[in-house]
Amino acid sequence: MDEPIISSDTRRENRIPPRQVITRKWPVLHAGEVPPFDPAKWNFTLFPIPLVDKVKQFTWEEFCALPRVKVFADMHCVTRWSLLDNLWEGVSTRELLNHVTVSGRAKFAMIHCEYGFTTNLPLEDFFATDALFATHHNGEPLTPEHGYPLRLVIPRLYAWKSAKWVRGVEFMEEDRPGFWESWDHGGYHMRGDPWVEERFRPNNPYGG
Ligand SMILES: Nc1nc2c(c(=O)[nH]1)N[C@H]1C(S)=C(S)[C@@H](COP(=O)(O)O)O[C@H]1N2
Ligand SMILES: [Mo]
Repeated sequence: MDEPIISSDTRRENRIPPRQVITRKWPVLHAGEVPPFDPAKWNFTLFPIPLVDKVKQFTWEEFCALPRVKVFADMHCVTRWSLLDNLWEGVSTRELLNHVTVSGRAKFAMIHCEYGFTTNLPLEDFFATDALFATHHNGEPLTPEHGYPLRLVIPRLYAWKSAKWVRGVEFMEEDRPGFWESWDHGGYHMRGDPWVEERFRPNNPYGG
């Protein structure tokens, strides 16, 4: 494997986004239960825009055979903790482009996870050079509570976009809210750039 990809945020003079606090221990944060993993039943599905492109599905074995990358990056949770100096290993989101044709009409991605968790983000952020589907963190396989067997990592957005237990990606022409982005679960931001504190969607009816 080549040298790690360095997330550009780790090269900033000030690596801590506004109103974040450094944590040394890695917190565990998610809604609901930690799902079980059965490699014989697991699959990973790409849903391009309906009726335009073809659906593509990977088994666990097929996904594990994809070329791998390492990414050095920081992690910022909207609840204000930041965990610096993470070395992630897995499959670059860009690798998917070698397996599916994503229509130019696609502008957003919806990430689909176990138990129906979803999160949405712009396609440029999804295909950022430092974005990956991670299986390992600091040289160790992910633990179940941190997303084993597979999690998305989008280092330059708040960490709720870094979906754990990921099972598929839907490519969309129009944006729509995922789990935390919906008004029912807090109305978190559709993009979530920590440097400009995109914590909540504008006009949050709960006053966020
Ligand atoms: N499937 C799933 N992934 C999720 C979440 C969740 O609720 N469900 N929470 C997100 C949030 S809010 C954060 S801060 C990170 C935390 O990752 P960690 O538990 O590995 O620190 O996971 C994200 N991924
Ligand atoms: Mo979070």
